[in-house]
Amino acid sequence: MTPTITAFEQSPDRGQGLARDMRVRWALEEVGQPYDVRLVSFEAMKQPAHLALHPFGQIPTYEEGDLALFESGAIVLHLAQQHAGLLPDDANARARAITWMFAAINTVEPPVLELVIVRIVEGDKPWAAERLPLVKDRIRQRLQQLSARLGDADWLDGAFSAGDLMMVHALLRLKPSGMLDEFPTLAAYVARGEARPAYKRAFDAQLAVFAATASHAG
Ligand code: GTB
Repeated sequence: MTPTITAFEQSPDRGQGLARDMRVRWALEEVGQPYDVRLVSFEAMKQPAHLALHPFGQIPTYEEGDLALFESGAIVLHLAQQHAGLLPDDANARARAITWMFAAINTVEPPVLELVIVRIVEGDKPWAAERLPLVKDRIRQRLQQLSARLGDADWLDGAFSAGDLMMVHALLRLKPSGMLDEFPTLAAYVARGEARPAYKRAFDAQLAVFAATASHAG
């Protein structure tokens, strides 16, 4: 059965692949699972039909037969458990890869999101300029730690896994800020992720959505 995911009808990132449907698309491409996409507007996301799928009125969601999921991490984990290619067979290595998934969304991504909040959501507040360096310092601390752990390895724990997929995507949000370039090890790690054919296919698919809506708008 072909699963259906949801994505922004008009992504605010203008096709940069930063919205969280990108992780799900990437995972689907890595495991070779074809999928359909239902595009939703911001308005439709808050309507009962979508809220029944996603209690917080967001994207992405995932539907496959009787199963409906939300939360990009849970969806990627489901895919990684259902298909070969994103989690090692060895039980301990598998548990460690899942640990990296949690580290990505629970430890690395939160300070990264703070940067978006202080710049965009709180940008007009009188204290925003004072808060910005504090937020950047917290990000640098995490990047320093992550960079130290990665060392000169290609991936976080052996072969590429769902942990790397989630981590690379969480880090990608930092690219426009230039902060990633302060940590060449991590910049190269992210570039390795972006160079994966599955990443490219997923990126092109979400970019095509933006290009189609942009041409309609024009
Ligand atoms: N924890 C959830 C998950 O991992 O699935 C978070 C889902 C989430 O934040 N979804 C966002 C959403 O639906 C889209 S990805 N927002 C609409 C709303 O809350 O009303 C977040 C996002 C938005 C915009 C950009 N961007 O423009 O760069 C990047 C990421």
